[in-house]
Amino acid sequence: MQLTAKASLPNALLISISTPHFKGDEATESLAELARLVTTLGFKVVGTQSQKQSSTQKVNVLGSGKLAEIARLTGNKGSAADEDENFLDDDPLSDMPSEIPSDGLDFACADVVVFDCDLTPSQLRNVENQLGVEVFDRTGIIIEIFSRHARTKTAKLQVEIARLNYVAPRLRETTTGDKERQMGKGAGETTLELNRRKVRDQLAELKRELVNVQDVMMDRREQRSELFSVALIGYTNAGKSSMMRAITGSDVEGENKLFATLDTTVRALYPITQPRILVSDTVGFIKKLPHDLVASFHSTLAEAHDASLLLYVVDASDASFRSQLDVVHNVLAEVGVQGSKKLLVLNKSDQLSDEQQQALMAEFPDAMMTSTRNPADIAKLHKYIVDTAQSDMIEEEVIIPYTAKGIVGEIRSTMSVIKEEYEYSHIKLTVRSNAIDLERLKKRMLDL
Ligand SMILES: Nc1nc2c(ncn2[C@@H]2O[C@H](COP(=O)(O)OP(=O)(O)OP(=O)(O)O)[C@@H](O)[C@H]2O)c(=O)[nH]1
Ligand SMILES: [Mg+2]
Repeated sequence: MQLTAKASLPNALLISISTPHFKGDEATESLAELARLVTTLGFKVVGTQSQKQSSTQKVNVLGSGKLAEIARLTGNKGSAADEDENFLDDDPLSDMPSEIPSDGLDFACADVVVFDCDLTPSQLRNVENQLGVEVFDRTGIIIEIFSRHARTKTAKLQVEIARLNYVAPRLRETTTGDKERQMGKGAGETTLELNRRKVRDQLAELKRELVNVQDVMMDRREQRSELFSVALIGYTNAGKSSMMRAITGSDVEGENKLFATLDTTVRALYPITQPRILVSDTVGFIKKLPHDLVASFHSTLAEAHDASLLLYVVDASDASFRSQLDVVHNVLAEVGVQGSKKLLVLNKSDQLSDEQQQALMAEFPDAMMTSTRNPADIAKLHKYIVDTAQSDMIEEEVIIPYTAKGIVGEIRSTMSVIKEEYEYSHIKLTVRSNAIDLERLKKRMLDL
C-alpha cells in the first residue's frame, strides 16, 4: 500500500463503528489511538464520525444515512452521492459526539476515510465505491506504519510478509484495474502487476529468506545465552527505547510516534557490570494487532523469550494503560514469552501528581515508578537489575595456585569477585557467577 503523494497532508476522516461488544470508553479510547496512528502516517485528522451497528459484519458497514453524511464530508465523489438524499436512516446515529459539522463544512473535504475496525475486502470495496475516496481499515493503517518504520532486514521481511498476506485477498477480489492500483499500493510498483501466483511465490521466497536470517540471529543469541539478560517490553510509545537509552547509555532513538521501534536491539547495561548484563529493546504492541503481525513478533521477540528479567514498561500517565497492559500480556502469551522474573515499570511519572503516584503505588505495590528523564530513577532501575542478576548467581570459593595466576584476569572479566585472599601457596577468590560459567571454570581448574 502506498499512500497517494500530496503536496499537503491528506485530510482523514475517522469512523468508529460501535457495536454491543465494542462501545463506550473502549471505543472512544480506540478512536483516539487511531487518530495517533493516522497522524503517525502523516495524515491530518479533520474529524471523526461514529455509528451504532449490531455488528461490523454487514455487507454495507455503514447505514445509508451515515453513508450519505460521510459522502457529503468527502465531497460526494462516489456512487452514494447519486442516491436519493431523502432516504430513511436505518441505523440510529451514534452516541459519540461528532467533531465534524454535517453541513456548512468549515474544513477542506476529507481525502481518505479510515475505519477503526477491520473491513473485509468486499466491505472495503463497497465503501470505496460509494464514497469515491480511498478507504483504510485499522489493520491497513498499522501495516502501512510497520512498512515505513522497518529498518533491518528481519523487520522488513516480516512486515512485507504481513503486508502481502493483507493485500493478497484484496487483489483476488479485484474487479477493476483502478481498484487493483489502489490496493496494490505498498510493495512498490511491482505489486501492482502481481497476480495471485506471483504473490504466493513472493511470499514463499520471503519466508525462506526470513528463516535464513533467523538462523543467524539464533546463533548470535546462543552465543550470548549465558549472560543475564533484560528485555524491555510494552505498549507502543510507553517509553521503552527512552529507557533503553537511559540504562545502556546508548543512542537508541525514542520518538513520539507509534511503532518507532520495530527491531530488537541489544546493548550492555551501563555502567558496565561484571559479568555484563544485556538489555534488549523490543517492538511495541497495540490493540487489535493484525494476526500476521503477531506471528511475525515470534522472531522479533525472541530476545524477550530468552530474557532472564522482563521489564513491563507502561505509560502510567495514559488513562488506558491498564487495558494496554492486558494487550501486552495477551500478545506475549500468544507468542509464548514467559520470562522467569518480571517487573512492572510505571513510566512517565513526571506527568503524574504526587497523589496520582501514591495511588498507583498502592494499586501496584510491586511496581517501580520511573521517569526516563529522572537520573535518580534510572540509577534505581539499574540497581534493581544488578541486584536481580546477582540473586540469580551462585557464590563460590575458588582456589587458584600462584602458578595459574593468569586465570584471575579471566575470572574478573566474566564473574563478579566478592573477596580476594592471598594465602601462602594460592589465591582464594570468592566469586558470584552463573552456573554455566562456574562449571566451565571448575573444569579448567582440573586441567591445571
Ligand atoms: N514525559 C515523559 N515522556 C517520556 C518518558 N519516557 C519516554 N517519553 C516520551 O515518550 C515518547 C515515546 O518514547 P519511546 O521511548 O519512543 O517509546 P517506545 O515504547 O520505545 O515506543 P515504540 O518504539 O513505538 O514501541 C517519546 O516522545 C519520549 O520522549 C518519561 O519518562 N516521561
Ligand atoms: Mg521504541
